[in-house]
Amino acid sequence: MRSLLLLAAIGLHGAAAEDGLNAWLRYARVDNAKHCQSKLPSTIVTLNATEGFPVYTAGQELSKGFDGIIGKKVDVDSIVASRGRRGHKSRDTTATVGTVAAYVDSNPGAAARLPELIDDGFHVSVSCGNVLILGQNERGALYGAFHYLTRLAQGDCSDFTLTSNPGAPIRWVNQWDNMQDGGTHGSVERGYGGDSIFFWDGKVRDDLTRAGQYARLLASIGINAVVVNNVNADPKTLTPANMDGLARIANAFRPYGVQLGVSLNFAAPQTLGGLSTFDPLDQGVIDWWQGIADALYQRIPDMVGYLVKANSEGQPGPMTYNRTLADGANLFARTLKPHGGIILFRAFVYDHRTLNQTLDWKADRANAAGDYFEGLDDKFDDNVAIQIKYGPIDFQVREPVSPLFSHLRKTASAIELQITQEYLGQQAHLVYLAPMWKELLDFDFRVDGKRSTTADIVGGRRFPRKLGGFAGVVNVGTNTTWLGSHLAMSNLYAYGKLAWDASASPEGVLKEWIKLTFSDDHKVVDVITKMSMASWPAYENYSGNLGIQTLTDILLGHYGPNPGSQDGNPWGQWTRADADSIGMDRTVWNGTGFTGQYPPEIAAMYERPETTPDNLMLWFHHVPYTHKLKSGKTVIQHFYDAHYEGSATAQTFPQLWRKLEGRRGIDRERYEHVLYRLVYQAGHSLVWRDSVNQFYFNKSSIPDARGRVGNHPYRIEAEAMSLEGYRAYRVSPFEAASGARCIVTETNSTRATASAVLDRVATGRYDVAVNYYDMALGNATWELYVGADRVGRWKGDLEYNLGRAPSPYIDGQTAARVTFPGVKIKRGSTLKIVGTPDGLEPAPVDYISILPEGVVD
Ligand code: GCW
Repeated sequence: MRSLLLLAAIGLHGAAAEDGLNAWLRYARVDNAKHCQSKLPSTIVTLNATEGFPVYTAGQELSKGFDGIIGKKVDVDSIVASRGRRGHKSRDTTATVGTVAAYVDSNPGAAARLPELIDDGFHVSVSCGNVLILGQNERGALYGAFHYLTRLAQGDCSDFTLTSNPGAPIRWVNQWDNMQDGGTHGSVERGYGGDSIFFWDGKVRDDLTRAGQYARLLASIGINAVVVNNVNADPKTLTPANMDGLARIANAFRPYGVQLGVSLNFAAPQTLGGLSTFDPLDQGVIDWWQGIADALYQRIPDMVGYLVKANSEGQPGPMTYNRTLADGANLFARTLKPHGGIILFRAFVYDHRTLNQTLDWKADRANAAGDYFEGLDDKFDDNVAIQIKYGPIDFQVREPVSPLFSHLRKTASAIELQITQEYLGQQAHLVYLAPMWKELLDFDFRVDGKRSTTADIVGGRRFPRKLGGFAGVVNVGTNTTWLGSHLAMSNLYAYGKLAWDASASPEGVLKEWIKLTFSDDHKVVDVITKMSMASWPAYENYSGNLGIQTLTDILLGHYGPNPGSQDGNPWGQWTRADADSIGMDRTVWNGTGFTGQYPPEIAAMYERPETTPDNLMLWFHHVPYTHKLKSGKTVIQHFYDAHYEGSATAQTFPQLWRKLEGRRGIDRERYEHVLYRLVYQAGHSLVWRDSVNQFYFNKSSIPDARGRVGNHPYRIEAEAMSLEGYRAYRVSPFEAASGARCIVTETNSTRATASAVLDRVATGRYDVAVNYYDMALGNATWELYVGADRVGRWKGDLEYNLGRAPSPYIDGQTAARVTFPGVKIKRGSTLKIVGTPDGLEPAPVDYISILPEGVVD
């Protein structure tokens, strides 16, 4: 009975509700399934398959995919290649899947006809119902199967032949998962999709179902390893019990050809091992680490290796003992060598304690990696790759590519990208990142005057090297959407696709993802493409433009606007904004000298404002607000305009999305989930716009040529209303509130009212927007009335619905907007907000906007 009711409910809504768990691997039935049925093979044959390994998995996926996508049940027959096929009638069509070696074993004559494959590469040929899927290794075979299924899932069942090799051998993801929840960073540092899927309460979880499901998603986009624990590593990860746990995670990954990697804490020999030192050259320390490597490989024979963050942000490292970073990296490399493992050693090395902005005009965090790695290029063992964040600072919305890529010629490197949107909206803002990554990967360093793109360097092509590639910080969590937002998953998909083939088009990859995740309904594809492609430029416009970085609160959650937090501290994300000028002078002639870290052609370009692209102007130069950009605008006017443009673009997202209601593949559950975030983003983009503009207006005293900044004719400031039980409150930073103040309830337990007579509003219909603050420490309730009519009621519950970092403050992080469209207002009626505080949330209100149709402010 219950299932009947459930079916009826699904029928009512058209598409079945989806929670996102299967992401782009839904295997949903395609429109032309009937037509495709005859094009599918009638048997699946796996060659030399062993349960728990990728070829076996490939067979299972094909069977499951055929059933789901096309509605055809096809069984898997596993055979040992050398014994040949058993009992198949000649008219049977077959999908054969296996490694090249297994195939050639049973078809010796085929060897000469097969294309050349490198590690993980695959070959697929589909012809008249016969399908041949070969991998250079087992993993490659699984990749081939996923490729074929992905085409079917987009409704393409035509014949094709494809040979595909990866552009780089290292295609890893990093998870910043903590063993223990709590502390400042919770279960997953900079994770916005719930708790760790691997660890809980200091141990590896008993139930690792999600780990297997994660590996399945990753394998389908060509990712071959996951470093499962935070780079700020807990030494206790290496207790025998936890190593047993890691082995269980590796077991969950193995069927998908995903290898496990571990982050290490450099001081573990001392803190966990009880030695008196962690000096990387001390024999006792070396032996201790060898013991660890042996113990791990005994449990996980196919472990991929290590990831190490050292001498950075308080983490221990070799420099503690005056040893070089190479001494540190090689220590691990040598213990891994006998087991075939590799180590990714991070270039994110800097001192966050002593950089001094006021005393030293030449101090610059951007210089750190180049400085620390200087002279080490030929010092690393051949199983070390240096993992370099794309920019010299820290995952900002716009940075030049780290010059370190061009310094390491003998040492392999990998580019570190961030799928989790730490500085880019924490999955509460739609920001499709592939266009940004593409620019970074296509950047040409002109090493020795020759074409030298980032992609060719990390792919080991520009300077021939056998290692190199990609590391993406993903930080999925237990939320069924993985990242906390359905739309954010396009970033994970695109990451895998670009790591495999850096020449892939961000828009092409996006469309593929949309078809797989939702449907190939043209409207669905068009709308999501339009929003996503506009999203990074929009976010850059309203968060931090001209290379000034994401002007977020760098001391707290890295989420909301707080331009003032960049300067005056040793973290080194400085803007050097004063009353007249702004930007970091990184020139050689007068600044920090950073431009000199680039090869000569690039150094010359960035050295002069005339040749520096506008979008990086303030990254490289300190200029007056009145400096004219190439666009013809002044810096300050560009700021104002960009913040208006960016937030205006964000206003279009919910409108666009609403057009998709009820379309094919847009089920109610995902429709609402996405809409909620886009509406929130539209509101929060205005918070960004006004905070940043107000901040620089205040600093520079230069008015907006278009008269918008500080001029809001439709707003009623809450502090100007008649207050009963509410009081005015000075917000810090001041720019996080319209008019620098908001209202809060006088006590934590009594209701309060703010009212105003609308005597200057003509009778008509208006969109009424309320800007309020939703803090993490309570669930206040607000009610909005016009006259006696209650227009709406809402709760301060964003912390349960958005995964963004929680904050207990009234600031740009917690500022939010709710809008009630088409409210009937009579001139002279009374507008009233009733706030009921809860916990430590005093029902704060910033302002109310009474907006004529088409106006947003
Ligand atoms: O961006 C910063 C983050 C830290 C992170 C660090 C790093 C894991 O704010 O949370 O620590 O970078 O990449 O090591």
